[in-house]
Amino acid sequence: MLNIEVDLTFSAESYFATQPQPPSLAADIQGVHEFIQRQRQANRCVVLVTSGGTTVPLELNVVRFLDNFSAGTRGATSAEYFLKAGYAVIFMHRQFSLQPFSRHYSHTTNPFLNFLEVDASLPSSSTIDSAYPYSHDPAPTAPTPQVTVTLAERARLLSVLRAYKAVHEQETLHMLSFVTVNEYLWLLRAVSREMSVLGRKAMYYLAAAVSDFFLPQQRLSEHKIQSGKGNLSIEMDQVPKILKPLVSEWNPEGFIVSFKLETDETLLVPKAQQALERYGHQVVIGNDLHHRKYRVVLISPAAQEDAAKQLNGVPTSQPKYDKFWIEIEPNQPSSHPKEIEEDIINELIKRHKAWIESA
Ligand code: 9Z3
Repeated sequence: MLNIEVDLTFSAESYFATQPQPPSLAADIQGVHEFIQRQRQANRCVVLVTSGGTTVPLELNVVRFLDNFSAGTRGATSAEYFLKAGYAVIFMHRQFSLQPFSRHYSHTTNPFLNFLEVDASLPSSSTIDSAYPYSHDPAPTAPTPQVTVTLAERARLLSVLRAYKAVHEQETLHMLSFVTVNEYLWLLRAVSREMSVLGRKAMYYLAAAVSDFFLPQQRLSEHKIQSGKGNLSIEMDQVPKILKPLVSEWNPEGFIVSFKLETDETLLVPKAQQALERYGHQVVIGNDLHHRKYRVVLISPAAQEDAAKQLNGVPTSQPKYDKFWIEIEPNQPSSHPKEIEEDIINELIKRHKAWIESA
């Protein structure tokens, strides 16, 4: 009897050979290319921050798709701290997810209209009046009410605004967006190839929540899947393990930080170690869904002397991997909350610097 085993796992190579390239890829990458050239001239480190969830369409004319919970908080917050530390940031995010700076005034958690008030005591400014689309009043003769920021919010808004304007002036932030996991994979490959010219000055901070499964284009139904035929069963393929070619081919010199998300906290460390062992990159950040804003663990290869001892067969009690927990107090004051990303980024930048110096 002939027994044939079919491996349903896509390698990265077979994935890109069979799945369609997004139409906007070439234009997107031209923008990335120019951005990287400018940052090289300015001698800056560049970090690629990926952020937000990826969708998996179930139809070619998409009505339904699989998605995940990520709002992009980790990515958007981290990007701000990288910028503050002088890094140039390529912010590759899920369309409409949180973005650096504007995240402080997200329409769901902190609508900016709540911080505006009408102040009738100030003299009018024609720009604001004429820009107001709902005004049918004739040109005012008496002082017209003006829009101001509430006193309580002014200091915070000013600091966000200053940081935002400075980044615009220095042109250190480049935005790219994706929706589907396919767009994410194509962009990641193309951006990291562009970034390889930066050598060790390139950092990757892969915080996007990437689907593990997808439906190949060849198996997608063209039109909306019809109901009325009972249950719906869909068999999905595994998304290729993209860290493998990123580490070994696309940018072997880059400093690569990936994230591992679990809901069972006891799996965090072993799964993060497994990822590091498998791909051989620099850091895996383990976070569990419910505590991710207050506690993370950085797993990295053990210090070189311990690794060398192990390689030479010298018995050592040292573990193969270093564990570094970062924790903050869960109940932060709402007026000036401490963000765990500040400590994560400080630690990573220290390590990235050492990585560059050890070249
Ligand atoms: C993360 O673990 C991110 O920290 C979060 C951030 C998605 C939890 P939010 O957007 O959440 O702030 O709400 N990203 C997970 C990245 C990922 O998908 N990792 C894969 C995995 O866990 C391996 S590369 O298997």
